[in-house]
Parts: sequence; structure tokens; C-alpha cells
Amino acid sequence: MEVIHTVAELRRRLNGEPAIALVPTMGNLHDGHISLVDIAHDHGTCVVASIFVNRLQFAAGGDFDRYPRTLEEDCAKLEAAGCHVVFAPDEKEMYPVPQEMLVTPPKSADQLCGDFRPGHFQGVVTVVSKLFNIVQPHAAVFGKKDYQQVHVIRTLVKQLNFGIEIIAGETIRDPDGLAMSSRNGYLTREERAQAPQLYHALRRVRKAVEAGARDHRKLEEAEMTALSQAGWKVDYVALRNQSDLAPPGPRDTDLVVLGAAWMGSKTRLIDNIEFSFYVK
Ligand code: PAJ
Repeated sequence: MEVIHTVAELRRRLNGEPAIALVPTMGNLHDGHISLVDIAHDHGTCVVASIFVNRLQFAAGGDFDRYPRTLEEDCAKLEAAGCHVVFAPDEKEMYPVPQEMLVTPPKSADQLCGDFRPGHFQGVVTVVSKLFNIVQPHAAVFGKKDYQQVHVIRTLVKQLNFGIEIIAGETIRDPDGLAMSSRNGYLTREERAQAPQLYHALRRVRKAVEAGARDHRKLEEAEMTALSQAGWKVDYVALRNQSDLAPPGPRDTDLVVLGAAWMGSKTRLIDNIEFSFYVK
């Protein structure tokens, strides 16, 4: 496995590769990230993982500075997963001049996380566009853990004609249900013990809809209240259509329930569950 820090060297290394599969990350890798590398092997003969903590997608005063940077451990995990190339640029390499050219995300990015993190998806689609142009992969793998991100990136690729196949990997969880996340490391031991409550809340919504409940607002609000009472500061619990992330109508059956909430003042967690059911 080669670890490459510059665009010029990466281009030299990838020149002539017939099928490149890219896994973009911000590092501090866990089994969720590694599952995407495993998937990438099915979609390319050269698997590239990028590691770059992208300042553009963090809010001022957010966790950019304390986001964990663990390049050595990350490379060991990627090597064990059979990754061929790691692209780990520094900020000067990715943003040699102030990034004035920004990609404007679609309307679907203004809701849910976009509503609570203004500018976040603009930062994501801008850096992902740059990575796509630098690596020129045939396929790129993203995790459903960041469900809205996958949706926005699919829209990016369609509307800007990137010609890259986007593959979405399932969410990998700890045994107690908590979705793996680099941000779980911010949790105290007590907070970590309570963190699966978010997943449990989403599961209750799924169960209620599967059992025939159709008052989506009421279901969302009940779980937001339950989480608030358990000490969370809730951004949203929301039922949406899988296809377009719009609120579902009574006949829609391919749904996703998404949630985002703060555990303590330092840690914002997100999760979601996709589900489909038959209308009797
Ligand atoms: P990061 O949070 O490092 O995540 C990198 C990829 O891993 C994303 O596609 C994310 O959805 C996926 N991932 C995270 N946790 C996962 C889990 N538990 N199971 C499966 N996949 C998981 O997402 C980003 O970085 C950035 O926004 C990025 C796309 C790299 C642009 O900067």
C-alpha cells in the first residue's frame, strides 16, 4: 500500500489504472469505514482511500480542531483491508488558494442536517467534487450512516455528470446498536452507555409505521420528546421517502427514519433506519 500526500504524485500513481474505486473519509477509521473498503474491492481493481479532515464542511466553532487525526493507525487498518493507495493531503495541498469555487447543493440538502448545519453540505459536495476530479475513480463508496450525504452526492454526480458509480454501504453498529462513528470517541463512559437510545427511538418509529401508524408528525414528536426527557438536545427525528427525502404520503412504502441529536454539549450523533412495508 502506498501513502501519497500530493495530487501530482497521486496522478502519476493512478495513471493507466483501469478501474479505480474510491472511499473518501476524514480518517480516525473504524469498522464502518473498513466495510466500505471491502465493498470497494468489488467495484475496482485499485482501491483508493482518501483521508482529509475538510475544514469547509465544519461550522465555525465546531469540532474541526479537535477532530481526531490518527493517520498511522488508519494506514495500518487500510493496509490490513487490502487498500492499494491512501491519499492523505494536507490543507495546503487541497486548498492551495482560498476555495472560491463552491458547489451549491440541491434543495434536499437544506432540510434535516442541512437545516442545523448551514454550509455543511456545500463543504461536502465541494471537497467530494475535488476528490472525484483528483482521483477520477470509476466508482465511489459512501456509508448509509450519513444517509442525506449519500442522497446529496448522488444528486451531485447526476446533475454535474461525473460519470462515477455511487455505491452505498450499510451502517455498521456496535453490538448494542450504536452506529459506529469517529465522534463516538467524544462520549464519556456514561454518555456512551446512553447513546444507543437514539437508535432505539428510530426503531420504535419503524415499528409503529409497520404496525399501521400513519400520523408521522405524532410519531416523530413522541420520540423527540422521549429523547429530550432522557437528556438529549434533539435536532430532528423525521420520516422521509428513501428516493427523494421528501415527507412520505400515505401510499409511500419505501421509507427511512432519520434522527440527529446532541448527547451532552460536545457530541452530535446521527443515525437512520431504512425500511419498506406492504400496504394491506
Ligand atoms: P467520514 O465521517 O470519515 O465518513 C467516511 C465514510 O464512512 C462516509 O461515507 C460515511 O457515511 C461512512 N461511515 C461512517 N460511519 C459509518 C458506519 N458506522 N457504517 C458504515 N459507513 C460509515 O463522511 C465523511 O467522512 C465526509 O463528509 C467525506 C465524505 C469524507 C467528505 O469530507
